Amino acid sequence: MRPRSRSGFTLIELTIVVALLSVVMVKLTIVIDQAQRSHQNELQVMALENRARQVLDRVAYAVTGAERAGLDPGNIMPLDQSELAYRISLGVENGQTVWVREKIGLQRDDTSMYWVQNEAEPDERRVTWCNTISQLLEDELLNGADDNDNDIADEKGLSFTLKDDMIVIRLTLQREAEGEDPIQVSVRTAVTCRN
Ligand SMILES: [Ca+2]
Ligand SMILES: [Ca+2]
Repeated sequence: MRPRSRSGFTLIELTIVVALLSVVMVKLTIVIDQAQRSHQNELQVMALENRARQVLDRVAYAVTGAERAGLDPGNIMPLDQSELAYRISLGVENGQTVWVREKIGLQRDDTSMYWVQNEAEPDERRVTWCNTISQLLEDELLNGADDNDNDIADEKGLSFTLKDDMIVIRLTLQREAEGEDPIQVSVRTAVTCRN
């Protein structure tokens, strides 16, 4: 007796194939989703890095030309300062140096940076430069200790320190990401004061 020829799949085989395909599809979907999230995260980090660099350049440019003797506070080492007042010479008029006073610091919420010129005078100019400052500099915790090894404890997201005639500016920006840990980006530069 000849064995019966077999064509096509049995129901059980089809069920197994469909189940396997479903597993593959689910895993593929997870991989694609993770790749999209990773790409999105990289774009957000790049955008925040660009923003941080722009803000830092603006601060550094403003402070460039500040007179060492006109800094307030004049000695901010080893403690850091999230606010810096300085004066810049506009030139000489009638034998007298004409100064402009400026200040850069954090608002009370510690997340917004302001720049003010001639504060409390009729010609005062005040502008918010950034409103995504991190509450604390990257890798720093509010615990009275220096967690990020820069010799400053619990420094805020905007930090000025003075080293000889150099003003060191540190900045951490933070952006909340939905369903993810906040993204933080830190930048640092140093500007030489005028003597
Ligand atoms: Ca620190
Ligand atoms: Ca700390």
